[in-house]
Amino acid sequence: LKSYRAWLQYDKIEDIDRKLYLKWFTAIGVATDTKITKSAVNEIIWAAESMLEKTPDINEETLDRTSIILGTYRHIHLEEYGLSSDLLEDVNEEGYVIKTVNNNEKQQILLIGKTDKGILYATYHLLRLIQTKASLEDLHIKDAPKNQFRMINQWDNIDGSIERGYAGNSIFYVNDNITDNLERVKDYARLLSSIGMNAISINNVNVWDEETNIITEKYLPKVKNIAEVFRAYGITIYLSINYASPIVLGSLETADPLDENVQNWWKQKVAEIYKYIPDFGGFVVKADSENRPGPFSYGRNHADGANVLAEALKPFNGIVIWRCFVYNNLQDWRDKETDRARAAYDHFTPIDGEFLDNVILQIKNGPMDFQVREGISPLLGALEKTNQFIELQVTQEYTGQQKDVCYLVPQWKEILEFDTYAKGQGTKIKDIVNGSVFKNNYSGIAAVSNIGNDINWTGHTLAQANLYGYGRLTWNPDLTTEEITKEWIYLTFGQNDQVVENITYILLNSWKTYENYTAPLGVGWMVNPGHHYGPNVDGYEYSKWGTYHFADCHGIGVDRTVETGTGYTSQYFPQNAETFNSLETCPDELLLFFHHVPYTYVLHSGETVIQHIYNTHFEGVEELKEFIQKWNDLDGLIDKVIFENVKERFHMQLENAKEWRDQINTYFYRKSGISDDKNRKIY
Ligand code: BDP
Repeated sequence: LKSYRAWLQYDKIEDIDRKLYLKWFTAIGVATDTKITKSAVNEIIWAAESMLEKTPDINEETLDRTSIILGTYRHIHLEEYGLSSDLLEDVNEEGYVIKTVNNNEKQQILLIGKTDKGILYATYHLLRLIQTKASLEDLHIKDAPKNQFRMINQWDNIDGSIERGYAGNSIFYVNDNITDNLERVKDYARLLSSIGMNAISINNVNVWDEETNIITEKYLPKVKNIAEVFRAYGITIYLSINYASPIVLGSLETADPLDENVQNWWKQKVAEIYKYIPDFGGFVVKADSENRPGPFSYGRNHADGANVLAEALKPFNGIVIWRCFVYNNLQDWRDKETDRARAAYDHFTPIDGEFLDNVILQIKNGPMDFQVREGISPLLGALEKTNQFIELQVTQEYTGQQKDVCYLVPQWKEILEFDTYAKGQGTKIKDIVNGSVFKNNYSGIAAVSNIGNDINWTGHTLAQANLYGYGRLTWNPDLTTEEITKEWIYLTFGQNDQVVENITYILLNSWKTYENYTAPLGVGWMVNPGHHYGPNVDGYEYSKWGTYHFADCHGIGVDRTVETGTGYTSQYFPQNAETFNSLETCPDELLLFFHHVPYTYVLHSGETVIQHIYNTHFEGVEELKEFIQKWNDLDGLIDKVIFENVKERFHMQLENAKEWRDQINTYFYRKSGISDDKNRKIY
């Protein structure tokens, strides 16, 4: 099925084009002999069979007949091809060169990796070029990932369910155990490595009862199998752990990180895991967060908490990925001073420098929780002496749950380009998370996956673009949204002009449209509690989770200013602090995230807040109707199954958007008593 193949379609190439590409696939020369290189060769074989109906011979490098040669720079005899031996000097361990050369009047394409991972990435790059119909006659490409860690987090549970999963059940767990069906896992590994991912955690960050056992002999033999599949694609495996494991699994009375028995217990546990998986990556930890145990129970801080694990992992080169999603989820809504947005910064900046050097702090992009729009986390940039990842959410928990189309690459791009001013002007998030600003040992990007066992992986087929875009952007944050989008469309749907134009239009506008019909001006939430789909303006307003909008008959918004509010704005570096703190300079789209204003407050756009709410909510639904029209125009031009899948989702999205529009507009009309100046129907 086309929808299953996602962006690895390898569609049949016809006519003249076929000739252009066929000549490269008579024989493949393989200079390096590793599992990862084998994966690369296999991928070429599949692709050649599928695109050209040709099975290339596989030979050693030197054969004259070969036209594609794969190997590391140590194995390929570069001089024989007129190339300098320091060709790969300036690329990192995962980098590569793709080069078309003339050898004894015969053309050849060299895929030269710095290591075998580079060979694999070069292979996917070459196949991408063919699928997008690029010429191979004169290639000279040098590329390497800009981020060291490019990670995906599965929030999958052993019972097969997926926390915040919107595409069926887990591909990793069936019948309350780790799956033996490694075919699908392998196809996932192919998808991930084709977009440059190199790390995966395979279980939910919320490690409850049964999940705690994942680091025991009950599951480790099967974790090992999964690790083997990923290893062949250059992807290292990680596990989420329960901080109370020493108590639950070890029958100790405490999980206090400073207790010697606890320290020893972790050391033994880690040694046991490495017996099964010698290149195990390490632990992902959600501690003292949303009712999960952690070091606070013992009066210890998070550095103590993480370091006990880091000590144990150190001898094996393992790392601890410690999440900063730490806040009080039992706060008193009547206390306007407690601001959830402040929490991560308040917890972690005082202990900057206390973490061992194999600990990485994983920081969500915003201080709240993956809203369609919120401020950028001020913790990103504030830690000078601690390794850090940014965490993004590919799964669309708050952005339509893969029923609604919401292409997030534009959002991530904005986040990565955000200037923190941490080291003066131009200290962008992308340069903090790639480790260059603070010269970190470890750095990178992690994100919550959006896949499940639905045949098309992501429920909504257009949501495949989010996973693709996440990978490409993480590989190289300097790629433009337009480049990534075009690439994905070409790979998934081909190059029919109308298809490209309409899908580009839908994707590039979808985030804005989703924002238009949901919670306004950065205030966030207003979703149904629990499952988080659909509108419920006051659903969380008087609850303990700390996610408020403070709407009354006079105005709306969260006052996070220094003078009259929670003081959150002061967590940013001065330039940003001033921009957000002042009503004059705060950008419209974040106004209600930072300020509480009357409904009649006039935005930079010239509209009042209330009129903006009405306008965007009416417009959001109209824009969606336009998407639907553009999609329907593609009937017959794209795969029928994909066409119907998206059509059906659009139907659900339209219902959802109307519900949002009507509830939001009605709510604010009743609260404010101010009517729409265009006299549209509000209930
Ligand atoms: C929130 C989700 C919750 C996760 C939590 C987390 O609603 O299911 O467990 O984040 O990141 O977005 O730990």
